[in-house]
Amino acid sequence: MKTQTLINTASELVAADKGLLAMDESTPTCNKRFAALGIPQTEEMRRDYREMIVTTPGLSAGISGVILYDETMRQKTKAGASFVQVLVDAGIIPGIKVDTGAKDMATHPGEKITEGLDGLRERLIEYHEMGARFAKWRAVFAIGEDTPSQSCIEANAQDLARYAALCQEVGLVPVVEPEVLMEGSHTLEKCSAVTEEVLQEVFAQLYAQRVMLEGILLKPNLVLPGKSCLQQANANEVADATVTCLLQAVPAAVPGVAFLSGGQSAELASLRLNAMNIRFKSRLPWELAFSFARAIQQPALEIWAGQLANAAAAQQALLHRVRCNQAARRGEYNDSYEQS
Ligand code: 5MM
Repeated sequence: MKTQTLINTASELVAADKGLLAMDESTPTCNKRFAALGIPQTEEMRRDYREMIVTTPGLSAGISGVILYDETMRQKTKAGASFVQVLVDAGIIPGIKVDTGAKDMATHPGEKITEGLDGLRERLIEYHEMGARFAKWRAVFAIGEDTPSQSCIEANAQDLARYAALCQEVGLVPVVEPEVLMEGSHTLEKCSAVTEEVLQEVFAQLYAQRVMLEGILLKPNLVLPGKSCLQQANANEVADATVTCLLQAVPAAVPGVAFLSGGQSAELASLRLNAMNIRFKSRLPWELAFSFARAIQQPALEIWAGQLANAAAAQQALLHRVRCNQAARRGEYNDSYEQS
C-alpha cells in the first residue's frame, strides 16, 4: 500500500479552505437535470457542460479535487485536451465515481444496495493509470417506518469497506459516502440516530477490512429533519446535531469530512457548513469541508442552459458558490456574500 501517498492526497483534498466539486452524475442523473431545464440529453451536450466546468478560470483557488464519471473521465475539450489533463494542469486532483449505482435490494422493499464490486480492482487500476488519485462510492439509506433495516446497513457498509480497501491497494484515496436521505417526515433526532448507526457500522466494517483511516475521506449527509417534517431546524441546530453525531462515530484518524449537499439549496448548504465551522472548527480532530454537486453546480447549470454564449456567466456563478463555501469553511460566510 502506498501509505504516505494516500495520507498526503487525503490531507491535500481537505487542506486550507478548499473542498471537492462533485461532477460525477451518472448519465441518467445528468440527463434528468438537463431535461428539467429543456437542455438536449446528448453525449455532446454533457461534454460541453463538463468542459464549461473544468475550464472555469481560477477554479483551483477553492477546489482541491473534482469527482468525474466514467464518461467524463474519457472526454476531451474541443481543443483536444483530456479533462483529466485540464484539471491536473490547473492544480486540481482528479477523482472518479466507481460505484455502478444503487439498485433495489432483494427482499427489502424500499431499500437500496449499491453495486460495482465485480471487476472493481481492474477498473481502479485503469482509472489510476488515467490519472485519478481518489475514488468515490455512494450508499443510500432511506428513513421510513421500518427502514433502514440492519441488514441494509450491514450489507452497504461492508461493500463500502471492501471498495475502500481495493482503492487503497492501488493508491486511490477512497471517499466513503454513506448518505441518509432527506426525503420523509422524520425528525432531526431520528436522522441523527440513523446517521450515527450507519456511521458506526461503516467504521466497524472499515476496521474489519483493514482500511487505513488516515488515507480516507468521509462524505456524509448533514443531520437534518426530513424535507416534509413540520419542525424544521435552524443552522445552529443542524450544526450541533451533525457534529454531535459525527463525534460518536468518526475516529480522529480520519483527516476530513466532506459533506454532500443532498438537495439542500446552495445557500443553506453554505450557511450550515459555516455554522459548523464557527461553532466547532477549533475543537475537532477532522476538517469540515464540502463535496457538493448540486449546491455548487445548480445555479451555473441554470445560467448555462445549454448555450455556449452563457458559458462565461455560468462559470462566474460556479466560482461564486465555490467562494461562498470557502468562506463557510473559514466560518466567515454571511449574507453579504449573496448580495455581491
Ligand atoms: C449525493 O450525491 C453526491 C453529492 O451530490 P449533492 O451535493 O448534489 O448531494 C454526488 O456525488 C452523487 O453521487 C451524484 O451526483 C449522483 O450520482 P448518481 O450515481 O446518482 O448519478
